Amino acid sequence: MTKEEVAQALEEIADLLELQGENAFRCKAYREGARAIRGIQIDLWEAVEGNTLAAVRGIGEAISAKVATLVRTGHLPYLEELRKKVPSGLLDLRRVPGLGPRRIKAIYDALKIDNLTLLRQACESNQIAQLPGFGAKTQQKILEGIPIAEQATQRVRLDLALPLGLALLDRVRQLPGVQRAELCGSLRRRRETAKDIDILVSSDAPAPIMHAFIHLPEVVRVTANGETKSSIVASLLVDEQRVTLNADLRVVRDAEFPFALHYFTGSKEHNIRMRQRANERGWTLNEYGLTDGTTSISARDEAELFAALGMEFIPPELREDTGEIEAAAEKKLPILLRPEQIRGVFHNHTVWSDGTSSVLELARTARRLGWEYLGIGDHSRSLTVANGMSVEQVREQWAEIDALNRHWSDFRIFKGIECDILEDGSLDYDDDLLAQFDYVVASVHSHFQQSAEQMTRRICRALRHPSVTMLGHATGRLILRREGYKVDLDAVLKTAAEYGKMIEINANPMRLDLDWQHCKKAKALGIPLVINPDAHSPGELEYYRWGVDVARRGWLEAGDVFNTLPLGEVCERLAQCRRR
Ligand code: DGT
Ligand code: CA
Ligand code: ZN
Repeated sequence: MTKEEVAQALEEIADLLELQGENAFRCKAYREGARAIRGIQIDLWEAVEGNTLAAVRGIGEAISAKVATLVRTGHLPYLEELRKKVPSGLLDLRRVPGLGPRRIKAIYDALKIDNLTLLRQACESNQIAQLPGFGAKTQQKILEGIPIAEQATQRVRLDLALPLGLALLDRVRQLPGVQRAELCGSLRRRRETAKDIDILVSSDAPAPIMHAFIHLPEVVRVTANGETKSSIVASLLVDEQRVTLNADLRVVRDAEFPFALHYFTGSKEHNIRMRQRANERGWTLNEYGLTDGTTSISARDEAELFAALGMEFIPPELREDTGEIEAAAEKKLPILLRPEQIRGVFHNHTVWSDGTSSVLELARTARRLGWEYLGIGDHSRSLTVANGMSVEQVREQWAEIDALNRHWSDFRIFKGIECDILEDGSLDYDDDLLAQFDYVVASVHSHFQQSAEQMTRRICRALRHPSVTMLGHATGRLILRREGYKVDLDAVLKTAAEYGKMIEINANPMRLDLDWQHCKKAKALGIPLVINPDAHSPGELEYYRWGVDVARRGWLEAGDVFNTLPLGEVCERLAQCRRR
């Protein structure tokens, strides 16, 4: 068992104890134990064998004994007993934002509610509001949180689902008898979240492949085991987070592969339109092939399938029936952005605010990625929770960046800032200081509860400020965790277009706003988009790839994305922005 798995088990104990109404100190002890386990430097196995765990701060006798059992045997009877005592649906209720264990217990004790469906009914019939200590406002908040909880029990973020999908694909590709194998479905289309993993294989001998698939090490449960389709529940640690998803494997003959690949890639809406297009020509398109009733039209790959229908190849990211069918028929599809066309990024944090590394460390990683420039955009002074920079610190950071820039002739660090948009739309430093940055990313980090009118006015006011270069994370959403703030994005885009401002695609896979639908709208308005990783450590610079996926889904070409420009042009454009 890894440290992370042990820590998660301790956290689950804390959750379950809380749901049982156990006293707060005991629950807290388990949470602290989890923190301590994550933090210990020595090998967990050695600590258990050497009996040194109980001496670690935050781990007492009771917890160290449980950790020892977990590490030695891989399971813990105490936890299994607890799980039996607490209705499993109560853990789902924990996913409702703002609904803590004490409230869940109160609701359960009073109304015997142990799942999300019953909770929704109780809110809608006004029963929750009448419980002591709840009220109409709390009830409303719970009701609004239920859809998020439902999603979270079903869907998984792309950055977590894709590594599991690719791990399974990799294993499948190595099985004897496999001719071709690909991921399909939402993962291949790079949707922000996935419900499950769809894998397609071509082979003449499906049976041994099926057998091997349901016995892969990632499999935790087999839910269907057929001759050409099997379903499993697979699980993997991704960046220390446990990811569990359903995965389907389908096996077809190699001649059917392009048709099945197209069908199972979807989207459903795209498929329906494609089938219509085939029908208009008197043909039938399905997952097995394309026929005119008597003879079947062969295709070696998807490109030939599209060509048979008089179309260009449609990249999977575009297959959402938002105009790609028409564009492909007119041979007017965009030439989508590729990751290697990115030459630098603009919104990154260092130890000057809440990042983990120095400017130099970030710059070294940026150079290793082959970039020509790196923008530093630490937090501004109002954001005290993220250690926002005082005016003096800003000047010190500038001196540091100037010194670093003297080392390189082929690389440039830009002096930027992620400047808070204050409650009324004003900015976080005076105009004189703002004008001296190379660029300014303006972002909302507070007063999320404003009305749509207020928020829209606030953001548009910031965009009109002459020193603002680009808008950061446009809606503040956290995928599957928090809806974005209420804002009229179309009005924001209009203002950005009018004042010549750029808009960021925040490439942090938990955010991914501007979303792909609005990217498309921004492009139509001629607004330059900027892919920013919002990195808080050197490793997170790699997030830019998730932003490229969003850009591709938003039909963006290299020319639509500011940070594909070479260094010289970026310098010129930023200087132009400042002169305006
Ligand atoms: P997901 O799983 O919700 O993240 O999204 P998808 O797109 O992966 O959906 P999924 O897994 O239900 O199905 C995979 C693909 O199979 C889907 O994109 C298109 C195709 N498909 C599934 N059901 C239907 C259907 O009823 N009609 C058509 N035309 N295609 C379907
Ligand atoms: Ca799927
Ligand atoms: Zn940031």
